[in-house]
Amino acid sequence: MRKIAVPILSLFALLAILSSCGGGSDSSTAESTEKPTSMVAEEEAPIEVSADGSTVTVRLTGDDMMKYNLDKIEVKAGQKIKLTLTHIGKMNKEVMGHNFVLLNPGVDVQAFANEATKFKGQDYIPESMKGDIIAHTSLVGSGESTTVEFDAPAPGTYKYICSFPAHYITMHGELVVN
Ligand SMILES: [Cu+2]
Repeated sequence: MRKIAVPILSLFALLAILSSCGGGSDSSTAESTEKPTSMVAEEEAPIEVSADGSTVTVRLTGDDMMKYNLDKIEVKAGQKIKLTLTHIGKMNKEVMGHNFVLLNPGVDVQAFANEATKFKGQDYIPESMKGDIIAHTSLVGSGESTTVEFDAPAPGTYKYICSFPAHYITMHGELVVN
């Protein structure tokens, strides 16, 4: 596969050089149609802004290695955020549950996460620290998805974590609101 791919790529490069010399518009059209074809094989963009700029769709994933796919999410003030968390691992939510909890600035993440461990029956969302939470999803296990919609908070940097016991150590990131 790779052995074939390299000569094809260099052939395209050669064609691109030749076509730029000749100024042929047909060749450049052919080249631009090649690019989307190769992108189709890849996954959807994890962060997508609607055409009118009002809504940001965030596709966050969590796996069996206690990792999110995104450690930074950048949005603009005033945008609506539609965040979907999908568990792409094989483990169930009893042993490898994931959620998304967006915290207010200044919250002690470790203290919050420690308190959250007491709330297993509430998807590890600590009722006692609700004032620290801007938005959160439910807890998901293998193959499950959960979506939360919220308005981007005031410009600044906000931390998000998975509040399943001990997951905050590796499952965390920053929401940057510009
Ligand atoms: Cu988790």
